[in-house]
Amino acid sequence: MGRRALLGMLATGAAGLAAAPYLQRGWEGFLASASQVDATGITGLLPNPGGFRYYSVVGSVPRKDETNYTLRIDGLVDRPTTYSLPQLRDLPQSRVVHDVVCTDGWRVNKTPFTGVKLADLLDAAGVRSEGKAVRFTCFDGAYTESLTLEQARRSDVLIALTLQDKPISHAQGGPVRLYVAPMYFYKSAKWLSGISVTDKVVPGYWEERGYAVDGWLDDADRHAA
Ligand SMILES: Nc1nc2c(c(=O)[nH]1)N[C@H]1C(S)=C(S)[C@@H](COP(=O)(O)O)O[C@H]1N2
Ligand SMILES: [Mo]
Repeated sequence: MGRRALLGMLATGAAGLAAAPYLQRGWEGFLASASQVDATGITGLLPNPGGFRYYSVVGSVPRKDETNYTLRIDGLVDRPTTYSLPQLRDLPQSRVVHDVVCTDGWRVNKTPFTGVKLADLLDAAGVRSEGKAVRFTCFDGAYTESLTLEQARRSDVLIALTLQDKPISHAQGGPVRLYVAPMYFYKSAKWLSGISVTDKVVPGYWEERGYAVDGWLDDADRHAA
């Protein structure tokens, strides 16, 4: 069964369940309850006020903040490094404004993200000559993503700390998510915890299930940035 069909099927069941908790506890509270009844973890059922839909491939995700969040960069690098959230905030920040587009047919136009350029973290770690690609892992324990090294070095690829100029919420993958502006939003791994330089592209979670490894948006400038 395709993901879209599954979403349609789940929508009927979960919508009724969800109305009361949504009102009582707000969007994130609703999401927490929805993700418990939806064992598949595909909870992108209702648009929230910002136009985004919630996605997770697991039922519950631990919360991380400045006290316990870490981002590890390792693999084919000279200087494996672990960053805390305050350390990431202290690095030079970039702002990228682009349309967010999900393959399921929703979009949020002109969305600002800020964060550290992935290129800066790769340079700091010192990519070895055998390094050709980057693999991303998440503290949800399940989702993965990948980019070629060339894609990863684009200036519109961020280790994002803010979305719409506010700290990224837990529901949207905070405190730190990947943002790959020129590609479909499935490339933008939420709850990012690991960046590993590899010698070839390792297909990510959805890519093992049929999505394109190169997730370029139709209007993407594949050469610039
Ligand atoms: N860890 C993780 N990252 C993820 C996903 C996911 O299920 N888990 N879904 C992807 C997909 S398909 C989309 S469209 C966006 C959704 O982000 P949002 O929940 O902030 O709208 O996250 C992407 N990153
Ligand atoms: Mo998506």
